[in-house]
Amino acid sequence: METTIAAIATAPGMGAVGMIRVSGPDAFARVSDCLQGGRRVERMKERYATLTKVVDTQGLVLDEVLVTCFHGPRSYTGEDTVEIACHGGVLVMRRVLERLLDVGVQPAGAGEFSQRAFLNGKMDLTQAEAVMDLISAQTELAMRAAHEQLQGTLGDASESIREDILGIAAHIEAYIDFPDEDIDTDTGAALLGRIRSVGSKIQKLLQTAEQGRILREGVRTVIFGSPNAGKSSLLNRLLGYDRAIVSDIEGTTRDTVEEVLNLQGIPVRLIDTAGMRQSEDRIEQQGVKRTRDQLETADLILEVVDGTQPRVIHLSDEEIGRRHHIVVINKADLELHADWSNVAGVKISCTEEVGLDTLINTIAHELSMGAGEWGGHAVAINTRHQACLKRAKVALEAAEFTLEDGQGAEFISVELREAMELIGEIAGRIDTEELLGEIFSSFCIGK
Ligand SMILES: Nc1nc2c(ncn2[C@@H]2O[C@H](COP(=O)(O)OP(=O)(O)OP(=O)(O)O)[C@@H](O)[C@H]2O)c(=O)[nH]1
Ligand SMILES: [Mg+2]
Repeated sequence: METTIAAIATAPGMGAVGMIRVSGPDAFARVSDCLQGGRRVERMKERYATLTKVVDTQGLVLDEVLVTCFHGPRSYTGEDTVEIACHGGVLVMRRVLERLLDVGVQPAGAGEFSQRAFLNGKMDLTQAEAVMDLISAQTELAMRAAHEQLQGTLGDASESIREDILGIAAHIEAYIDFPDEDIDTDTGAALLGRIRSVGSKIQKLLQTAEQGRILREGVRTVIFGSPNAGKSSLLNRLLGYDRAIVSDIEGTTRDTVEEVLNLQGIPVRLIDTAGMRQSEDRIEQQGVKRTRDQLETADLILEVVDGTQPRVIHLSDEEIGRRHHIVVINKADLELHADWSNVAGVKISCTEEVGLDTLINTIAHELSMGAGEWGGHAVAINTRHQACLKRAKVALEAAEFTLEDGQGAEFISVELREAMELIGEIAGRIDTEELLGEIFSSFCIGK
């Protein structure tokens, strides 16, 4: 028997209104217990806000509220649900919630409403995850991707892959019943083709992992270079206000300065750093060490150079590694040094505000998130989806190998079944409670 749960669903703090959500088999009865004059929620008009009062055990009014009831399964969780809109004071909300807990309602855990929605078949796991993505989205693009996922785009895509594999497995398993019959060459080739085409569908989804991570976490972008190159000037220009101190003294920036920027809808975490140079100053040395540390975890390095100066190489190809790297040739308002004539980079001037749009487009392009490049994608997977897909791909490749090797149908079938199970996990075809608990515990309370 499911319990009835309640939580404050609006953000903590003061507001004009705040909402308490109650869900479970006894939601109507328990809320009714707290209403003035014993008003019965189940008699209220469904999905209409009813003005009433929450009272304490003595009949004293705790708050005048609007109560809306949703009869299961036509509710977010699929259970009977009541939404109580209170005056949004911290104390008022807490008192109303405590009153509900006093009559036997349980406090909801993080993500418990969404978990129930999932368990009651109201949404698949990718949609439940999308709810959290939507809440935490910081840019339009992140919001759009979350919306797509909430519509079930990723769930549908993974289900279609699962069905493809099921089709292939069914075909192959037909041979298991006839052990004397081998898979003939033509059929084998056709099946191989089908397995490979599923593999490329998986690969396509996997390719959206980086975009997914960028949308959810932001791109860690380190502004790096020699002292006085104009790193802090660039940070300020990109942000549109004077965040960091700019001066013609080398070594102005000592500590790292971090700000979040919405760059064409892409969340970018911009990190301005201390200029790279040998210094006797202990504080500056610390700063340079921090710069190095930031580089380690960077997704994108904006290497700012003073275009009037000769080229100094701070970073080897190895140090850049798999990170995105853009050379930004600053001070293009002045005469540039000949060293830069053959270097691929974006020429800008922070003082004259030239070339910044080009730089922004270059960044978007580099991250494969330019309007034309990413706009068409409907999904951006998260790390959980990525892990399932990667493992499914390995299982599928094993099936491919086994088939090519001419081994028996039963071996191929085992591998295909495994791939199917892994793909199924994306939309939530899993029955381990532990795993579900882990996924939903990252949600916020009230969702
Ligand atoms: N002419 C010209 N000067 C610039 C430009 N951008 C920055 N400067 C100047 O270059 C000097 C250094 O700029 P900062 O932005 O402080 O340089 P930084 O790379 O952050 O330097 P550190 O923090 O010391 O590592 C300042 O005097 C700026 O006004 C530019 O595009 N053109
Ligand atoms: Mg600086």
